[in-house]
Order: sequence, then C-alpha cells, then structure tokens
Amino acid sequence: MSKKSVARSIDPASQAALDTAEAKGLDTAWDRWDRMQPQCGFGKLGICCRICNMGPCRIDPFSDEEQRGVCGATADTIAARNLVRMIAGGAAAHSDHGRDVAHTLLLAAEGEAADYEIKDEAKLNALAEEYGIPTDGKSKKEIAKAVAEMALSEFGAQHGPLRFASRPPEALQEKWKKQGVIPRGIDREIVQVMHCTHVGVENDWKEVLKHGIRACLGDGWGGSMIATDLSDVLFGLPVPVRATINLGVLEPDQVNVVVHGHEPTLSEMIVAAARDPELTALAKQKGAKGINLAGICCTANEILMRHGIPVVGNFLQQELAIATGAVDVMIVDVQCIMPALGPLCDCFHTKLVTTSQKCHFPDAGVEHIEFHEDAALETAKKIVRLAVENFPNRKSKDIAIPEVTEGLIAGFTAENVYNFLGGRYRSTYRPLNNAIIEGRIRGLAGVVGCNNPNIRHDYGHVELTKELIRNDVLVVETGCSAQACAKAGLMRPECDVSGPGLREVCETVGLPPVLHLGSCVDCSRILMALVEVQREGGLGDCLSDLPAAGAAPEWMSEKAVSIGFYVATSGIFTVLATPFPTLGAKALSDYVYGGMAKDYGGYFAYESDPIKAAHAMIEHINKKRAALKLRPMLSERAAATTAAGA
Ligand code: SF4
Ligand code: MSK
Repeated sequence: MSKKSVARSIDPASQAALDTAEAKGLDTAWDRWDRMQPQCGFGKLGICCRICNMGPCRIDPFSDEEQRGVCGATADTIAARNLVRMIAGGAAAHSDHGRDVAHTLLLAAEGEAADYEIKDEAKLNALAEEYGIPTDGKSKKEIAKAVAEMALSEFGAQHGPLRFASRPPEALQEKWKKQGVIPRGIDREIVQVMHCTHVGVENDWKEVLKHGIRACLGDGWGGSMIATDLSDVLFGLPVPVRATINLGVLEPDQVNVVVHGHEPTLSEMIVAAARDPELTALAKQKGAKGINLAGICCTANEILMRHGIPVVGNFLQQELAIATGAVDVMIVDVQCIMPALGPLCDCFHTKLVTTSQKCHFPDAGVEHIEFHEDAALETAKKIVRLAVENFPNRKSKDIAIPEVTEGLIAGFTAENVYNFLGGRYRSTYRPLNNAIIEGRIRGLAGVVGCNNPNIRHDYGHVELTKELIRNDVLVVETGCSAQACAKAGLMRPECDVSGPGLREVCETVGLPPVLHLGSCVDCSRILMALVEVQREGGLGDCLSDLPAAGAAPEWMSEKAVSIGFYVATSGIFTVLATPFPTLGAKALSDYVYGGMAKDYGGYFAYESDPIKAAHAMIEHINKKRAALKLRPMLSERAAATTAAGA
C-alpha cells in the first residue's frame, strides 16, 4: 500500500482501493478534501451568517471589540442559529424516513402495498397498547392501520407532548419540562427552528438553542423512534445474525447489486428481487454464477440486521466500491449519497439508479427509476434485471476487488441485546445491571456516526472503541461506526481486546464486546436500551445517573448533530472528535461543552485523539459509578488484593 493511502485509512481494503483509484486517475473525497484546504475559518467557528440579504456577515473572532452582523446579531446568536439549522436538517432527514415507513405500514394495512406484510405482530400489539388503541376483536391489518395513522399524526401534531416522549424516566421528563423543550409535533418543531432563525425573530442564543433541542428530541424520541419501531413491525425484529463485511464481499463472478442509502422500504424489496429464481436464472444465462446483493452505509445495516446481507463498507467506501469496477448497479435512495457518484460511475460500466423523489443526479448516465410502494417488488425486480443485463458489460481490466473481508455478528436490539448478556434463559436486564454493579462491566458506551476525511478513515471509531472495551466498557454502535468496528474484527465473539470483566461476561454468553444495533435512525434503540437499564433498577433515577457515555468520533452529517443533541439532552455525556461549528461563540460554546449539564444532565466534549476521548468517557463513567456508590471494578479489587499480599 502507498504511504498516502495508509495515511488516509486504517482499513487495508480501503487502502488497496485508494491505490487503485489513484492508479486509475480517479478523484475521491480524500482528494477533494485536500484541495479544499485551508477550509474557511469563519465557517468552522460558526460565525458567518448568510441568513438574510444584508449579509453575508462575518464576525472577527480576534477583534477586541464586540462585533455584530448588520442586523445586530452577536456571534452567539449567529452560531446558535447555524447550529440549530443543522439540527433541523438532521431531524428532518431522520423524521422523513420515519414518516415514509409509517406511510408504508398504512398502505400495507389498507391493501395498497401488497408486497409488504406485517412481520412482527407482537411489536405491533405492544405499540397499539402504548398508543391506547383497542385491539380486541380487531384484525392485524386493522390494528396496523390504526397504529400507522397514530404514528403519522405525530408528525403534524400541533400540541404535545409526543407520545414516545413519555418513554424516558420521569426525572428526565421533568428536566425537559423545566426547560420547556418537550417536543410537540415532529414537523412543527423543525418548522419552528426555521422560523425562529429567520432574521430578527429569536435573538437570544440560549432560546435559539432550545428550539433546536425541541427539534432534536422530536427526532430521537419521535421520528427516528417511529422509523425503528415501525420498521421492526413491517420487516421483523432483528435477531443476532452472522455476516461478512468489507469490499471483498463483492464477487468477481457474480452480478453485484449494491444498495446504498437508508430506507428499508426499498432495500427489503431489493433483497426479495435479488433472490428471484427467474432473475437468478437470467444471471446464469449472462455468464454470472448468481446475484450477489450487498449494502453500503445505513441501508446496508438495515438488511444486515434482518437478513445477514453482506456489507461492502461505510460512508467513505461508496466511491471505493465503484472503483473496484465490479459493481453492476448501485441503487440509491436518500441520505449520504455523494454527488460524486454520478461522474465516477461514468468511468465504469456501473449503472447508478436513483429511486427517490427526493434524490436525483444531473449526470446523463444516471437512471431514475422511481420507487413507489404499490409496485415495490416489480420496481425492485426491474432494477435488479438492469444489473443482470449490465453484467456482460464489465471490463476485466477494470476489476480490482481487494480480497479483504471480516466476519461479524449483528442484529441486536433493545429488546434482545441484554437478554443475551444475561444468558439464554434470562429475559431481564438484571444480569447486565448486576454485572455493572458488581464491577465486571464498568459501564456502557454508544459509539455512533459517520466517516469524515478530516480524520483517518475508521481510526477514530476503532481506536476509541478498542480503548473502551479494554477498560471493560460494553459498547453499542450504529451506522458507519458499527461498520468500522466490524471491519476491525471487534464484532466477533472471539475478539480478545476486552478487559477481563467484560471478556468474562461476553465469553460466558458467546457475544462480542461491541454490539451492532443498526442504522443511524436506530440510535433510538440505544436510547431505549438505556431506558431499560435505568428501569431495571440500582443505577439511579435518570439516564444521566447511569455509568454511560456517548461518542461520535468521525461525525460529518447534520443527522449526527441532531443525534448528538438528543443524546446529550437525554442526559448522556458525549465526546466528539471535532467540535460543532460554534467555537467563535463563547457563551454558546461554554454552555454546549459544560453548562448544559446542569439543565439536562448531559453535555459535550471534543477531543481528536481517540484514546484521550475514550479516557474522557471512562472518567465520566467512573464518576457516575462513584456517585452511585458502586464497588470498584473487580479487576481493580483483585489487583489491590494482590498488591496487599505482596
Ligand atoms: Fe447579517 Fe443579520 Fe442578515 Fe445574518 S441575519 S446575514 S447577521 S444581517
Ligand atoms: S450513513 S449519517 S454517514 S452514520 Fe447513516 Fe453513515 Fe453518518 Fe450517513
């Protein structure tokens, strides 16, 4: 591997693909990132405003005098407005995904989407009960219709609170009430962010932030949670499943269909189409051994969790997958799909197919086959057929698939994850809580988020996670973070990086120390797992009492900002590798990186060194253990006994 590719990624498959891309003269996100340097300092500090046409206004962070925009906005107001608009963007993306799943459930219940069925009746009934929907004497479809309508009503509700906002402990709900941030309608909160950040509306930065907090809570405890719960109803609750990950899952002698994006309503149908006997026979006629379906980014996580479909890679590997020359069709829906894919696919035989009314490319070679629920399987088959027919167009000189794969176990949920940790015959969180209380497991960490060329690919996720498990912290992950750690072998039960207490617990039940909980909307599974741990008892009254912390080591998207804020305002200390763009605004930054703890229990820190970031989390977990008066860790007690005896 070249020094350049080794500096760009820790993943050997990506290093090889980067070298191939360079040899072929292809441009990647890393090249474009290099050419963007130096990036705009005002933008990084959050103190550039172009909200109205009196601007753009820039605040000089080195000025001795207080500077204001033309309208009089301070640096804090400007940065807060920019920040909450990022939250609104992220909350909108997640929530629109949730709305689409709810809409599909409604169509399925009404018989308008015949290709979908309701796979988890138990979860459907539990949701109906939570929503107060009577189920006696009603058919599955009638209950599903009522649940879908109730979920859809949460988006446009004018009055609150959101129903799932009553899921967390009362102590947390009280904090939200005191701050006035209990979310009402999901859409309403997003619209309110856009309104209050219009020129001359909300001029107090702290109030601006509260509008953003209401919107992110509407995402985490609303849109995202609806997306997760209703996906489970429609497509089935995941169960632990073995699978394979990395660029080497692409097959040289099969039709490679790669699905990229987020929404399982599409990817589930592609799974069915790729298994269609007629299409498989056609693939053989065309000279292929079969059809190989694989995924990128979060839609990969959706079909990995429920079907064990192999994963090509995470966000920064989307271009590298095309650069292998072996992808016959890449199907995309929404979110995290680089505009660069259009021109890149022109360099290969690869066909890029867009499927969503919300995502198009200007490039002539990109085909738009719009996906609608009423003809879901038919459309999916049409796209897979396109891949099969494109297979003979592959050019052998273009093919360069790095022979690197790794095994993993995925498919954990709030409903199943800790049951396994307690052993196969225990169905409560008690064993997990006891392991924490007794000092075998130090605490819990959620590590989530994207890739970003501003940090060596996967390095942040993998090094931070290794340091956490070495220190007996059980880690749960979603999104591209989960994929990074899976590629590094941390999601195999044989993973031997863990500290002694965590290793003992994991070996006893045959689980990895890092658990894959799904896609980025499934951060809601992390929230619910924490709720269950708190509810089990012995670890405090509020989520902020738990020995738990969060991290987003390579974040880049607005969705990550929304996730970060709903996690922190739910009480969880969260470490970012790179800060939010607010550092030019002192009062706002002081609050985000410390002050908000007194209002919500959680707050943020930023640290680019993943080992130091892990230790900031461990220190926080240790403080929470001390506040709960938990015994020292078993390993520390054993070391102390040995030292005393010596
Ligand atoms: Fe400048 Fe105020 Fe307009 Fe922003 S809203 S561009 S700070 S005048
Ligand atoms: S795909 S939001 S890069 S996690 Fe969910 Fe990955 Fe981040 Fe997109």
